[in-house]
Amino acid sequence: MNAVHVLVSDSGALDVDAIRRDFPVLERKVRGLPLSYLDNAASSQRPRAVIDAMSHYYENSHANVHRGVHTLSQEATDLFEGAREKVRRFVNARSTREVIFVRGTTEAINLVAQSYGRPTFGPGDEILVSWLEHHANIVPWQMLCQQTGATLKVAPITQSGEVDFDAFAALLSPRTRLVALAHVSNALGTVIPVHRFIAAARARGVPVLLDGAQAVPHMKVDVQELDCDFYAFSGHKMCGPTGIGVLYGRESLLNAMPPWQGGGDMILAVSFEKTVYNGLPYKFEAGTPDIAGAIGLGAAIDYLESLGMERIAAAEHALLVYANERLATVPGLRFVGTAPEKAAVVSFTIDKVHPHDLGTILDHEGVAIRTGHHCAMPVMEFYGLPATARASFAFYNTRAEIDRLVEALHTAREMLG
Ligand code: C6P
Repeated sequence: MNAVHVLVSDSGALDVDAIRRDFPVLERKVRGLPLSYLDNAASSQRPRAVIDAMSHYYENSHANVHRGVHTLSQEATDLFEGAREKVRRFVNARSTREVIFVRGTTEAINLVAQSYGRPTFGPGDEILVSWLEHHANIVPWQMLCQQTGATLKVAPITQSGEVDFDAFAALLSPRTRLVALAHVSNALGTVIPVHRFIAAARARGVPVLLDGAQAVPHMKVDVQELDCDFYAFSGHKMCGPTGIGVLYGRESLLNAMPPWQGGGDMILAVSFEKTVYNGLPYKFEAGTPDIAGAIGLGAAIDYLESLGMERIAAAEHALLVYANERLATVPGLRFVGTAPEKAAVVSFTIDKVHPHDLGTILDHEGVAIRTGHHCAMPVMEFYGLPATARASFAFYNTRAEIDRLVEALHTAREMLG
């Protein structure tokens, strides 16, 4: 049966009750209470369709890919390459040659740093990021700077948690070799109006990498329409498996880049005198890949597409609006990050209550949120905070779960405030 018919009601909205039944883990209890899983920015949960696709592969078709003429190897290869085509279609890349399977966003960005940046950047060259970035979009560039003598430039943010466009544009210089920006901030939820930033960079001939880890699960992403050069994302934040992610790269750039890891599958011929590298995308996929992970990611894409990214975005936005209203009733609660365009992420602090204590008390109430610096320590530094509490929603969350979060926060405040 087509999932669309089951999961979308007559009004065209998502049928959240039906959707929740697709996610086995949402039925479990934590400390004897129903689970309210509000930590989706860290990692989302998986629908049964993803779990089944991976089990089916292991039970029926597992073999290594691109290596055997036997039936199982061909089946595994077809499933693996079929998943690549699903990814291509999902982000509208021109060709599957532009879709490289990696372990996740972190590995994708490191690949670009080491394969695009390291061979060609030198002293005085500049990489421009923003103050909003996750560590995965900071540290690989710092390492590259140490290796090449290049300099990391950082565009400031405003109190509301938006990247200051004018300051960004002023930092674009004749020495800027790459712009690397989050599409959506994980710590604050800010949606960066990337079209404007990309246009400014491309007007100066500067390539742009987008860290799409928090964007791809929640909105329609079209890499051709964005006109970015690299786009990185992770399977586990979009209902897919851990250990698999994607680097989209513009083919002309990928073609010019050397491989970053050597080994099997990334070569056409090897002798001790000379090795000839394979073509795209295999040049960047040394060794046996995460075959089941790619198949699971393909199944996750099928699932998200059956719901519709526009419907997902609308449902999550409604949850965000509701959460903002309800959280505003908690005495002493301060929102951190108040940009007008936000994904369904709410970061906050509560007077006199440490976020870690909040996280622990909420867990006792069955409510899972993340507390800490969210791997974005510069953002915390900007606000002068050691940590925040962060609730992040997915399309399978409900208003009732937000009510439980708010009740648990009242309890925490009474206990600790
Ligand atoms: N953010 C969070 O709780 P990996 O770990 O490679 O799948 O993704 C890294 C990453 C990169 N960029 C952004 C914007 C991210 O949000 C993340 C992961 C998680 O916010 C875990 S730290």
